[in-house]
Amino acid sequence: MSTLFRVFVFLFALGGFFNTHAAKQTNFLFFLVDDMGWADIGANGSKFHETPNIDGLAASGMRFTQGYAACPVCSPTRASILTGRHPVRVDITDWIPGQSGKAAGNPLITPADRANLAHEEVTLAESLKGHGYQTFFAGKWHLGNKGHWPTDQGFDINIGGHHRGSPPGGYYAPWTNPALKSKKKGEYLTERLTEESVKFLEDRDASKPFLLYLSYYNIHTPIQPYKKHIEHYQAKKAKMFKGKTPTQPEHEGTTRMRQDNAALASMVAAVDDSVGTLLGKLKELKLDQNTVVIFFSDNGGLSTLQRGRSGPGCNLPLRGSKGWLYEGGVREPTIIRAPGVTKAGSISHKPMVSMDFFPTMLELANLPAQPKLHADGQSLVSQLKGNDSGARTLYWHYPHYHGSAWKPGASIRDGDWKLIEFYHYKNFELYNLANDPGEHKNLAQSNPQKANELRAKLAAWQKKMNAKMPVANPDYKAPKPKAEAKIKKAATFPGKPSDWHGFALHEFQRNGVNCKVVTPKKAAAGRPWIWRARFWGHEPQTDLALLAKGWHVLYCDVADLFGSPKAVARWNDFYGYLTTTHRLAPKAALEGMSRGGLIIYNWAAANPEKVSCIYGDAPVCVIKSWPGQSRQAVWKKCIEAYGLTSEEALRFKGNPIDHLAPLAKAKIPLLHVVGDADTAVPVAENTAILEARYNKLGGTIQVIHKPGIGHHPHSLKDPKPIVDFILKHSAR
Ligand SMILES: [Ca+2]
Repeated sequence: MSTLFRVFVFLFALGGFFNTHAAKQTNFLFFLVDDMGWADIGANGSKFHETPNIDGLAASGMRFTQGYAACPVCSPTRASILTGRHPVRVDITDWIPGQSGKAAGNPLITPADRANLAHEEVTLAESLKGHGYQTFFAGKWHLGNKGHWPTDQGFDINIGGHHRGSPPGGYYAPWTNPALKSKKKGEYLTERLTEESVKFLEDRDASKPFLLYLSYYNIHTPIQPYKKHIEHYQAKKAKMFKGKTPTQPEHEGTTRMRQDNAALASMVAAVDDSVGTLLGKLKELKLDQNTVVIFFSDNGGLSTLQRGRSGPGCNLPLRGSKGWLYEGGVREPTIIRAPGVTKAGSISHKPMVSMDFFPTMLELANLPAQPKLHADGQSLVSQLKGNDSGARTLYWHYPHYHGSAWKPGASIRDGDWKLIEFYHYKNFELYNLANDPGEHKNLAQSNPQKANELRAKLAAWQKKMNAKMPVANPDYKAPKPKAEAKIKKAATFPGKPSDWHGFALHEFQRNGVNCKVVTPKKAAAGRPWIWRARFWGHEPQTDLALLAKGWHVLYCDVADLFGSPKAVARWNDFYGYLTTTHRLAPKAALEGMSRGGLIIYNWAAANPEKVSCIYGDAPVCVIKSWPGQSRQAVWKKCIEAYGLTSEEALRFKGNPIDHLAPLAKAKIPLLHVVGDADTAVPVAENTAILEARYNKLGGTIQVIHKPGIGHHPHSLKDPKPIVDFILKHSAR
């Protein structure tokens, strides 16, 4: 062999050696943040939080706008990342220990699930370790007690991972973490986890590839400011915002409506500092070109809590919180930088989910897929290369109660459609995320066909997966309305009172909506009230008779909303306010004249347990009957409120006559007063249909006919029969 040829052979062999070696050397740095919501990073639009290092990672890799956690709480999502299996499949559907399997005074008993990740599950760490990887874990584990720690699931090293979900003893030393001793007083936990991760990178066996899994305790409660950055955010908050943080009701919870928490922002900044340090170290050690970096969180930000408190975070423009199946609970900041695969600054809009990381990482490491293991994940490599085509259906199953006021439910996302089933409330909501990412417009009533399709698809998936469902609690007793003596002092209504037929009228705005309250001279026991839907002050004889009996008369403006879901949501908020702040009775009597019929019936159908009885006066029971197409301007407003086309409105199946079943089930008595010669709201097209259907359902309805009378006058000259009906049923 000539010398030159020998050199060629040597170089060829060397090149081959390095190429194969390099191909085997794909390392992984996985950043998993705790409770960080989609909106918490600058790259996703945050103006208050500053995350230059995380944003820089996004700018050098791919950002996913629709990256999802498999569950809105910690442990299930963590299990799904490590196994590539849906939380239902690994039987961890609640945070550990959570409230699974307990009745706890609720109407549903939720299914019991595992309190740890089973040893039989093969984790990402075990799989990579089998291929010669060094595996390092630091931070929050939350997948089981001693015997089920990271070192029992394929990690060589565990720094601080144990059974609990929040840092024991807080973020500052002396802490009491059973898997990590502090070095000095005042040491900050996240800095220490970063330091240990850097040490691993420096001291590791350089001949082997690695998985570094840095699982932050930030930004989970307790919310303790990061001293290094807190002053900056306090000053920024003072400059950016004025007044109290706005909140809004979410079902039975309260949601923070502004991202303005300086302490939380400082905790986000601690994560960003750490990400910066580790990315810098990768570069310094010349590992950045063969290390895939992943950034993700396990559930949405905690923005919603119970009993009038709201959470520390805010997920706007997304709705809901950690614990909830609205987008705010499950959509996560998601970034993957895969050198040689992802284009710098690329964005993917196709949904992905936490089970996808396992198969994706195997493919990026040129390792064979193990579909029997990561059974619910899909490799994202094609997506990482810029291909967003192909359909994806995602499922969530969260049949547990949660401290964020969430009640048992499940959901499905199919294309742009998303449906949420509420087992506790026995109802469901449908959204189109393409034009309503904030999930404001529930289309369940206007598009029953799509809702039924998705409900069936979700149920079929649950059946296939053997998903455990909540069951009715036979010992549940609905709370009795509180007796007058037990009622804490009710707040005074806002607004300077004026005289209204000899009673005090308070007029005020709530969330920009005009509201009115007339208070009785002395409230009757139990603080009963009548809710007047429309046409304030018109034919007030019933209201006046009830005021004299100690009733409150309430009004919350829903004009031009025609009883649409928007109107129902507005009333839900007002109801919550009246029954908590003002301690009014938990059940209201509803009074609806003419088109007021739409709101009283639609609200009652959504809240049957909150209604004592319904009095309809020439009420509209079908939208196509009235305002009708003869009055174009009104008709246009009406169909707009529902988001229907004129044609859809004619076929609409969300009218008062269409959802009487929950009212009959709740045994709500109905009274209608109608003029037999009414041509505006003809009896035959409205009350007669409702009466026949309600009777068929076993409900009780009484109709007072006024022969020869048209749409006006409403009510009765002597309202005694109406008043007697309302008084008789008020104690139900
Ligand atoms: Ca969490």
